[in-house]
Amino acid sequence: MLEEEAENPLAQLERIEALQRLGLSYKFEDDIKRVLKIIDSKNSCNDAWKKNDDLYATALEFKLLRQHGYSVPSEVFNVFKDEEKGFKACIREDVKGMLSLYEASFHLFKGETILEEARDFTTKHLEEYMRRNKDQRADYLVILVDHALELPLHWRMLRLEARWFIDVYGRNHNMNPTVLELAKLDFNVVQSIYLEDLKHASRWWSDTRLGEKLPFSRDRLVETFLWAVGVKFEPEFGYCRRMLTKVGALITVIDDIFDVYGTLDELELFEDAFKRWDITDLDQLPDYMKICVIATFNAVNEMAFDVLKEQGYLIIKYLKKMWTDICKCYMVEAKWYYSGYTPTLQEYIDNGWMSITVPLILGHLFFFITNPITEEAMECLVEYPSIIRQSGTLVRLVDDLGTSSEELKRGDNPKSIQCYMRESGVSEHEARQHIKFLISETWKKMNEDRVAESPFSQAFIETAIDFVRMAMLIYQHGDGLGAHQDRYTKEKVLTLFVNPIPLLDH
Ligand code: 0FV
Ligand code: MN
Ligand code: MN
Ligand code: MN
Ligand code: MN
Repeated sequence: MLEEEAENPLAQLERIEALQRLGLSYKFEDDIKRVLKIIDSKNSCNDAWKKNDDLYATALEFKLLRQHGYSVPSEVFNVFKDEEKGFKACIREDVKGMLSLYEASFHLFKGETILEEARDFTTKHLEEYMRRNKDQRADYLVILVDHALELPLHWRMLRLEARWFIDVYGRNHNMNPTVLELAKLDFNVVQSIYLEDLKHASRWWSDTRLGEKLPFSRDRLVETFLWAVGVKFEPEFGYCRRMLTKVGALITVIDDIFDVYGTLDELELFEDAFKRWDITDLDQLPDYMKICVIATFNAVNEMAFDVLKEQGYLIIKYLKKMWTDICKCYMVEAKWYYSGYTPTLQEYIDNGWMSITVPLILGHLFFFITNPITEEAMECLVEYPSIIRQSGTLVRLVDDLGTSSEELKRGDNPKSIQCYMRESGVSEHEARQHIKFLISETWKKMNEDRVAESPFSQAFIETAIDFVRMAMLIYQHGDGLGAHQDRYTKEKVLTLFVNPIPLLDH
């Protein structure tokens, strides 16, 4: 179909958009890449081809190109503005165009004020449109606008979006029934693969007996697996999801030891055990730490052994460095807590982008999805390049918005909100607004890192972004990964792993 539509670039773009939203684009990656490459090269050599006056098409193309790593200039939107007065009033009538511009605007880089204006302008007028159409809940465009205003597509977890869109796509009068049927079938097939992964990870988890031996800690294996699916959803990456679930479950326990349970003296020993990575020298640790440390060494050493077998690289020193680095940051926070110290917001973030586990988890993930591994990429990885830092900063800030109230009650170090309140004497509400502002600023940097030169594959870079999307989802209604089971998270688990899509309508 993409080939047949070669004469009609807009139809191609719409086809790609639909495939992406339905969760099918991973099957057609090469075709999609080829089409976008042609569209991008036509852009740079043939101005006349541009459909300057069509807001919908311009914004859709802009969004898809940025999504796929092209740094298209935001000046393509200049024609929709009057010199002084901002976006042209007539655009308000073009709801489809405004929606497309709204979604595109979230792909902005730092300093692209036109896209900031676009986001504010479209948000305002789309909200107005929703007020006028609040009784039209069955209308395709109304449904899309409502969903977009809740959270832009760029910030959404792909798999859950696919499940949602499969139900909505049928209302589009342009819809293709064959594509829709493929999407439903594929969703169910992929779901059954997730269940196999989950079975494997669950069995490992109960074998470790960590849930039972460390009852003070979170026992959230399924939620951790949900996270792993959010970061790497394609069916063929089962090994990656299983290993990420292990790393996630272990670091959740370790985080609780540092934050909630361990005394400062114990924590010093604990940190030291990771620094030494020596299984023969753990006698001085309390029993609950012994079992946790050995479970971690076993799991991580085994992952390293798999990479050695597959690719011939000895990566244990890199993995050990990442575990040592995060323990060091956990220790900094524990010391802040025990000394009653509140750091400045900057001081807090300089430590917090690492203590949120993103660098550790992405650091492992890199080895599961990269083949061949290069020395250059490995060296760069363990120095934590910008894309990893931005991802960590975002997940940290989003996590703090969702978890800090509870954390403070149970006794934890001050989080970003409290640091900022202390530093600038503002209210909690104002501090939260400030953190939200920092989140949108950090997104801009990540958008730029996404298209910058790097030794990493596009697939790896996407996982850094998907991590943030996952955090936004988990913490949308408070702590979705807390000590108590969260009902929103449970709903997502049922949707993605348990309930298949019914295939017979009649
Ligand atoms: C956050 O918990 C959290 F979910 C952690 C540490 C585990 C990460 C796991 C996965 C990515 C599955 P919490 O809010 O206690 O973290 P902080 O850093 O605030 O103590
Ligand atoms: Mn914690
Ligand atoms: Mn912590
Ligand atoms: Mn803490
Ligand atoms: Mn937290």
